[in-house]
This record gives sequence, structure tokens and C-alpha cells, in this order.
Amino acid sequence: MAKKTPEKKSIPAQQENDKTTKLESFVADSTGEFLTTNHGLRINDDQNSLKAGERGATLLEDFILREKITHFDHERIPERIVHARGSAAHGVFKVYEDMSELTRAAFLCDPGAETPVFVRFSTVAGSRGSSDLARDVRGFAVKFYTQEGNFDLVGNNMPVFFIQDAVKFPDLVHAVKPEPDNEMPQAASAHDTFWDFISQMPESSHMIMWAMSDRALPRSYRMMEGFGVHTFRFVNAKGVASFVKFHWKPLLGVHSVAWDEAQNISGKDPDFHRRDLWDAIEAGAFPEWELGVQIVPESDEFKFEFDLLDPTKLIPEELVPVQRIGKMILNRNPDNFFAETEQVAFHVGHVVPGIDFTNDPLLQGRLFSYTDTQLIRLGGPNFHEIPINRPVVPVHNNQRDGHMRQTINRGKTSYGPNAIAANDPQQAKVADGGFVSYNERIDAKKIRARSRSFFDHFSQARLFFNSQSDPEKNHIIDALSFELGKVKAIEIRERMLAVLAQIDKGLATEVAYALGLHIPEIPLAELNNSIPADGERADYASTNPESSLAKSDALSMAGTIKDTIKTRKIAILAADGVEEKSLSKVKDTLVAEGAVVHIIAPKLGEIISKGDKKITVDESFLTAASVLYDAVYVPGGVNSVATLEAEANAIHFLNEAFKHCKAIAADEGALQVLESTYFFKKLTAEYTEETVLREGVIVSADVNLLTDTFVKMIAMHRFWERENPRKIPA
Ligand code: HDE
Repeated sequence: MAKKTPEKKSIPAQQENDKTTKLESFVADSTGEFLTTNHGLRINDDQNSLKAGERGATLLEDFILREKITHFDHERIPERIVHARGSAAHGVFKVYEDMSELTRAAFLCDPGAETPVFVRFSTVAGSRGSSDLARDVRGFAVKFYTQEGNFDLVGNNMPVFFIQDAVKFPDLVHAVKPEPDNEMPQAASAHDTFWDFISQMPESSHMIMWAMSDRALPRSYRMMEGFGVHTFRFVNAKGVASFVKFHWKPLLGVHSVAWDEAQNISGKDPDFHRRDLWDAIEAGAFPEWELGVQIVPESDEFKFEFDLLDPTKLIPEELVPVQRIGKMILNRNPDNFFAETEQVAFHVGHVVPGIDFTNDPLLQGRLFSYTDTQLIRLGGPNFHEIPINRPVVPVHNNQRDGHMRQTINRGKTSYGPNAIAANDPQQAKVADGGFVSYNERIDAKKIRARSRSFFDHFSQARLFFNSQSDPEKNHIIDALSFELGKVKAIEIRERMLAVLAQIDKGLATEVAYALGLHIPEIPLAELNNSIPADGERADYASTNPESSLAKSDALSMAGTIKDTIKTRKIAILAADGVEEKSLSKVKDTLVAEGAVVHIIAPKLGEIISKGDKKITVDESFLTAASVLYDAVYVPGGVNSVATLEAEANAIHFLNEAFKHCKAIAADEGALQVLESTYFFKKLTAEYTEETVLREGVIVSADVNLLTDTFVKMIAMHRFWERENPRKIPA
């Protein structure tokens, strides 16, 4: 057998979106085509089954009917056990600068290369058909189709997790999912089993603060941060490693909705986030994130007051700044939800040379789970051959056969070493892009235990709470009062109050008040019930030190980007007789700034302006709701104003928009409409031009001033400060 010298294949730069090109060969477009069976036979009649006479029984012979119904009967696959409800999009990623000092990952070393990505956002607890606006963590999973194979960054929109060890994941998920006897509640953590588990698991405290914060109610997938959560490793070509935490920073800022709003959206449009992502991409307003990294040299592994391997801890950005190293743009919606969004299979173990793992015990467990789950969900070991999962580089190995195998492997050998095929496919040297695991030194005893460095369960929960603005703190208190208020067992509520008291006494006191309970005195050593059978409770007692950082601004959303109104949805309320100039000036300015404007009227069709112009109506008060918009404008016009003033839905729209802290603007000619609301009376006493930007409400006859101020107000997103002093019924 002739011995071949392996030819060195360099890693080509990725210049175009070759994933899209590769997917093309699998796309079926039926435009202008004949209907066929799955075997290509042209079908003459797809509307009538084959019968013994017009009024007779259907014949078993009808292979067309049989094929169609059989396929239909098998259309469903198991939904993901977690993250079942998701939405995805295609896009590209580009690194800003060569990162080769830190990592040999080729896609991070070539600023000229454009790497295709497929990103799936999801909620965690709900089923496939559940509402987008459930209070929940959001999945943020990115598949990079690099020239060295797929790299999956399977993260969440929160930087920490509930548990420190993967062995508890099934318990956590069983606790949060609907209760097993009655399958209630759907997509909600507000029930006994979840809080029963959490109240005995103090390590979840930090994540609970995130999950009860407004981060769990994103305004849009496009306005969420993403986090890799675990500490990973970057390894450079010399084999030198550093620790790395991954971040996604949205260029539209991080924004949320109010809890009352979220609950309403769930009824009015359960697809709110899915629609928002789809519509933005269809409109060419492509969502963008910068990829950030926090780098910690190996020598600094023990420099922090928390353990870098503990997934319930983050590295405060004040201690290690986030360097923005590249940008991701989502620019194409999937062609087919099932084929792409549903069948995409992420795996935290899909890495490329230059990216490696750490011993975070949660990460280690994930490395097993993701392939395992795809085997059942996608039906066998060949799920990597499904078009959306295929890498853009060729796959060559000695794995063979199995259900639904697509690849036709040539040749006699499916083993190695082999002499028959000169050892093809060959192992790749490091210089040829071969992956080698980081050479971490390990010297240990086998043991089921947790490191004491993981036992501080509260300091970062407290740091998170202390870093929030006052409205954000109030929302956390309200969220806990709501969730624990839905819990039936008093002892669970009480135990949870004892946990909260370890985080912050004031927080616990407020929640206790809402629940009509007292905070029980449970010693620290009694709080942790996750101890082994032979363990001593005292050995598993949490420690509760103070974080040396009093506050971390990056943890609050208050200081996020507030300089754009791009893609915000604005409602203009109008009726026949509207002042056309007042309507158009505001509409045109908002559209020019990138906002999406809808005209909402008592009925669909057209309205006729004061000067007899026809204006197309986008939504009626029946089809629209204030919770689907970010801000609202009321133009003048005597008849329009009189109609709106008498239209209960219009007044409710404004009251609700005010309740949810949104920007509201009105032409002075529309003052009467505002005067019919609850909130305006509360405002007018102290209403001056200076208070406008604090309250987020402007009424003016000067259309230029009005428009400029309205744009500024929409960019501010929400006026949370007015929420408590100006509580109104709506
Ligand atoms: Fe997952 N997770 N996970 N997870 N996860 C899944 O994989 C698992 C964890 C995350 O859009 C499953 O294909 C274990 C942390 C996302 O398709 C499953 C543990 C983080 C998605 C699984 C965790 C995540 C999943 C279910 C604890 C943030 C959706 C279906 C050790 C860093 C990906 C599937 C998509 C999905 C297991 C914890 C993120 C069962 C065992 C921490 C975004 O394999």
C-alpha cells in the first residue's frame, strides 16, 4: 500500500455566508411546481381519496392517502425538556482585531473573516406553545459555523445559574416545570414545587435575584444581554491559557417591560418576542450585539473572593472590564421553523481549537447532556447531518450507519488505523488545526464533594440587589411577593423569607409584609438542605461575607444605552377629523428616526382628516393594545378629539401606557383626551416644562418642540421613577 504524506490543509478564511449557500441545496421551493408524492410521482387528485364508488368505502390501495396521512401522523418530535419555546435567526459574526495573543481560534484571529451564525433565543420552563413573556430566564444560543468546525456558545441572558453542580439539574427542572399531578402552572415559577426546592438551595440566591428582576421580562430578544455563564478557557498557539467569560452586549441597550404589562402581552400576543425578532429582520432593522470577553490570566485564578469555577458567581465588570472583540448581526429569518429553529442542536461541547473548558461542575455535566438529549429528540446519532446542524467544513471520520444516515461514505475502511486506505481520514497535527485538550495538571482523589470556595451563597445576591435602581428594587420586591404569594404552603414562604433575610433584611421585610408573615429566625446552618446522607449539616453551612464591592453599575439596567428609538413601536390614536399636519409631522419624524408607527382608530380602513385627506388605519382599538407599543401620541382635530374622548378604549390605552411608564405626547388640541384620563389630573398640579422629561408626558402647541421632546422621551424607554408616586388604575 502506497504511504501518503498528509497534505497540510490550511484553514481558509470565511469570506461569505457559506452556511446560507450550503443550506440552499436543501431548500425546496414549490413555486410553479407540480404536486408529487414523496417519491416524485405527480399527483392528479389530492382532494379525493380513492373509493369503491362515489359513496363507497375508501380503498386500502390508496397509497397517496396513506402516504399523506402517515407522514402527518409522524410530524411531531419531542420538544426540548428545557428551552422548548424558541425563535431563531441567521446572521454573521466578525472579530474586530486579531485575538491570537489569547486564542488560536481562527475565527477570532482574522478580522477579515465573516463567520455565519445561527442564533436561537428561548424561554426555559414553558412548553413550545407557551407565551414569550413568562417571567423566566432566556436562552441565548449561538452556533458559529467556523472553518474549524462549529463552535456553540450556549448561553443565557443572565450571567449566573441556580445550581453549582449538574447533578441537581433534573431536580431543578422538575421543580420549576408544571407540577406532575395536574400539569399546572404552565411557564411559571410561581408555584410550590419551585420555591420548595429553591428555599432549600441557598446557592440559588444570586440567580433568584436575577430571575425576579426585570431581566426576566425582556422588551425584546434584541434588547437582551447574553452570557456564556461558565468560565471557559482561551488557549493560544503557544498553549498558554487564560480564563474567559463570554458576554453579548446588545447595541440597542438592555430593556424590559413591566410585570403587569408582561401578563397582558401574554394574552394579547403570546408571540410578542418571536414576532418582534421576525418583523425587525424583515424590515431590515438587523439586531446587533458585540461579543465581549473578560480575561483572567491563569496566574490570577485565586485572586478573587469567589471561585471562578462557581457558576453562581459573576466577575464584576468593575474588577475585570469587558473587552468588546467583535460584532454579530442577525440578518436573515429562517425559511422553515421546524427544519431550522426546531431541529438545530446546540452543544456546549462543540468547541474549536483555542477554546476549552474549565472544571466548573455545571459545565462538566452539560458536556454530557446535550448530545444525549439530541439522540432522543432528533431520533438517532445522525442529527449532525440535518442541514442546519452541518458544519460548513467537510466531516470525515469512521462513524457509520444509524437511523437516517445521509452521507454515502466511499471505500472499504471505516476504522483506523488502516493500511488499506493509507490511514485516511488522518489525524490532524496541531499545526494542521488538530484539537488538543488543554494540558491541565490534575492531581486529585475521587470524591463526591463541593469545594468550600463555593459556600458563599449570598454576597453576590446582595451585590446585585444593592446595584439596582430604586424602581428595579421595587420590581424585585413585587416579583417575590407575587411568586411567593402564589405558593400555598406557608412553611415554604417562611423558609424563603429566611433566605431573603440573608441577602438583605429590608428586602425580606418588604416581602414578609406583602405576605402577611414574619421572617423566621433560621440559622445559616439550617438553611442548606442539599447535604449528603452522611454529611454534617454544619459542614455545608453557607458562609455569608460581604462583597468588597458595594455596587456594580453594570448589573443595573438603569444606565443602559438610551440614545435611539430605532424599531420602537409607537401608537398614534386618531379618528375622523384628525389634524393631518400634526399627525404627519410626528409620524414622519419618528419613522425617519427608525421607529415603527401605527395609526390606531376606532375602526379599520381609513380615516378622513380635517382637510379631507384619507389616512390608512393600521389597527383598530379592538386589534391593538397599549402593551404592544412603547409610546403613544394623540394629534389634535376637534372631531377626532371628541371621538377619542368618548372612546373608552382610547382612554384605557392612555391610562395603561401611563401605568406602564411609557412616553405619552399630545398636541395641545388633544388636551381634552388627556384630561379624560386618570393620570393627567395627578400630573397637572406640578406640570411644567421642566417636569416633562421626568414624567414622560408632553402636551404642546409647538409641534417642533413636541416632536423633539417625544423622540428623547421614547429613547429613555420607560419612566420607572413615576411608577410608585403615580399609581393609577388601568
Ligand atoms: Fe442547558 N440544556 N443545561 N443550560 N441549555 C438544554 O439541550 C443542561 C444550562 C441552554 O436553543 C438541553 O438541546 C444541563 C446553563 C440553552 O436549542 C439539555 C444543565 C445554560 C439551551 C440541557 C444545563 C444553559 C439549553 C435541552 C446543567 C446557560 C437551549 C434541549 C448542568 C449557560 C438551546 C437541548 C437551544 C438546552 C441540559 C444548564 C443554556 C437537556 C444538564 C447553565 C440556551 O441538554
